[in-house]
Amino acid sequence: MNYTKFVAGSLVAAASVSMAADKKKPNIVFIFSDDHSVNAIGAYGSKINKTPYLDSIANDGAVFNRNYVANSICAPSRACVLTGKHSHKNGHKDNSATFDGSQLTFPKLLQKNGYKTGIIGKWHLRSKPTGFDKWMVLPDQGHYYNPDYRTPNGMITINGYVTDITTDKSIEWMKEQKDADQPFLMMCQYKAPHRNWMPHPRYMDMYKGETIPEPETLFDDYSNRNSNLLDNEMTIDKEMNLEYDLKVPNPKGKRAGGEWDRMTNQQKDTWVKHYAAEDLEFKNAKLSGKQLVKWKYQRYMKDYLRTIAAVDDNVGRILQFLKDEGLAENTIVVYSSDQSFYLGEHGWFDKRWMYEQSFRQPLLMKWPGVIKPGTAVETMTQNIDFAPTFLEACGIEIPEEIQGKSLMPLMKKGDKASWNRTSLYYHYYERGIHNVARHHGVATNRYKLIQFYDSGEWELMDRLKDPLEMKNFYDDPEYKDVRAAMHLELAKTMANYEAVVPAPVKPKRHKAELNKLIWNKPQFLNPTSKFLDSMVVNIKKCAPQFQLRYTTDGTRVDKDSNVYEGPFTITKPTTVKVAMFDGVTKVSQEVFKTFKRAKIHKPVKAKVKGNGLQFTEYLYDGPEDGEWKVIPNLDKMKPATSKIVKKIGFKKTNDREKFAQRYEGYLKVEKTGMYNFFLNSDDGSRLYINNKLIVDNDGRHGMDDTVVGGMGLEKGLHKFRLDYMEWAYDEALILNWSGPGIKKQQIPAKALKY
Ligand code: SGN
Ligand code: CA
Repeated sequence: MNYTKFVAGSLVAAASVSMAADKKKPNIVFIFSDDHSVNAIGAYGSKINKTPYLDSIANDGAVFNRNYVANSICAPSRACVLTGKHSHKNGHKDNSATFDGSQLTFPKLLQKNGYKTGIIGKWHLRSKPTGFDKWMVLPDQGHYYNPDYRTPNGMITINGYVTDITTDKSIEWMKEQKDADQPFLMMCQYKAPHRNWMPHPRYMDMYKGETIPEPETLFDDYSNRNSNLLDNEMTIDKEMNLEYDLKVPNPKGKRAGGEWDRMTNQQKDTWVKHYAAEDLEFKNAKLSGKQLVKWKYQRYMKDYLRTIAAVDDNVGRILQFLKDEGLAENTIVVYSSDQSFYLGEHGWFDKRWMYEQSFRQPLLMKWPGVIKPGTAVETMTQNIDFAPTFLEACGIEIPEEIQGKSLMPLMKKGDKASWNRTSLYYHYYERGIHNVARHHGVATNRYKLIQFYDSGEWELMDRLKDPLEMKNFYDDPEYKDVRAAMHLELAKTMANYEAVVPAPVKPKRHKAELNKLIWNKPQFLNPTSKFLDSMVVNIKKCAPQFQLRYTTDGTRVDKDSNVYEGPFTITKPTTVKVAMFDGVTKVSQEVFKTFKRAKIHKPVKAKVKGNGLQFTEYLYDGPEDGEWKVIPNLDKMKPATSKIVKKIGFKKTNDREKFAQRYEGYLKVEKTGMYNFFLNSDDGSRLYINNKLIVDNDGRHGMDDTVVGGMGLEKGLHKFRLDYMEWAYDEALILNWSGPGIKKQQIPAKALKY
């Protein structure tokens, strides 16, 4: 007998025995969506939509009626779920953080204890997922149409609708696990119903002609509460955008912002058809004031709920898959979302505040044979409790450092006295987009005490007396005792979780100022960075309360760098770095531009026949479902038209589609010097001089930006070629130049030769 073989064989046998035992452990399917309000789930009593498949999880198991988040924002909530800890402990306080993937997470512990683990869909934690055998995640926020996914082997793009694809891939992976020896954890994480609420065409007629009931507080005036509410930038009225959020076409027929550019023509056409009648009605109605808010609310809600319809039917597919494969009995199915969302309450969309609509978090869970069907949990629970619950369910010891508590006692026998937590701690840290003030607080069954530590304000809410949270009782003498008790409760929970109040940031910035701080960065006004002898560096002035400081020696800009007083001249290659300052504090990112000396290109020798260029046009000749995303290889195409033209380009028309053009010949330059070319087109264009790509404006886009390139040219003839392609909707091509003694203008016929 071969001794070595025998040992190896017995080891395998031993391993598979313990694996087989593990197989009895339950699988976990964790379905996590993004921004799904409890108020848009049937099981929570939705008045505005139906979610039969989600409700079936509650019916077969439990609905947690008082489940909350620790920090109502996407990435931090996800970090709380993974670690079972508050934000200050897992280090992920706001959306701009990068998740420390080396820390303890429940998927890692499951993996260590014999589970196969997979995550597919939204991740949003920046760092590479750790603790997963399989990962395939949306980069950052992800996209609704034809989404990209990050994988260990790089980025892939899949055509279709993100909710459907995420489900397909999750089911595919679970199928692979079905006959394996190990139980599995599948985290299927949807982008929907996140902003900008892009529905699948199959649901675009849902709610058509219907009126979605409005919340009572749609026209909140924010009186009687903390002053930060007035600075908040998430109102349907002001911040909800018609084109991007509500898909009202802009003059160019574009809608939904960058998402539009990802869609195929066929997808765009379906959209146009579905929205067209309503859009026209809206245009003619010329709404304003409250009527406009009401209209916006309807369009917002319908699109939001349409994206949820696809979430619900995909959850249905997962449940059916589990049934069909005989996995349902031994699988825990959980549905949750990173937090709830404002559906017009207080006039808002988005989340972040410790008020009910964003503090709450949906949680539905079924586990056949363990959770009694129809269980309703009324105890206050939190997203930091998810991790310990899953650990206990899988028979894994809960590490000391986890701050949450397993929900198992609540599920098994209903509310239990053993569950002795009397309040929840909350902390929101991100003062960024939507301008919500930092705050923290404590919530008991009835009251909430909230501290806005930057503005120094306190709020005391009474959910029983004031369920809509429209009044602050903090200074009400009748609440003197409640107030004292809540202060004590806050101190207790903070001590328990080792939480601290950050130092206040003062003076408090006002909305306009804060906007500048976040969005404004210095901007160079020089069209190009190439120069011959000297160059005047020109930087856009900033708001008068700030200063621009800059360096020209490549070093970082700091409070001691030169103040920018106006344009200055450089005579040698230079990198200029610039940043915005508020006194000694840097309030923008640093921006730089490297100015380089241009080479003077020698002219070519050629015999020319006359003024103008050789113009050739090509028509799209690809397959019906094909498309041009960039200018095709024109050398390989058959010309449809060919002639001499005296001018380049044309102004906007709107009647043709799918063609390409080439202008070819020579550029005649009268004076040696630096020439700049300004190219704007809808869709892509590219300019070559002496066979060098000088301006690259390729891709499918509108006339949003002029792209500029420069080149030093010696007096004489230079080879010239301009390629252009048009794919859909508007079409236009404009090329201007400037040079020694030539102000920015169209290139005249006498400078073009063929
Ligand atoms: C984007 C959204 C915001 C949203 C944040 C955070 N704007 O910036 O409205 O609050 O994400 O959302 S959008 O124009 O890009 O849609 S989160 O879910 O990632 O926390
Ligand atoms: Ca979210």
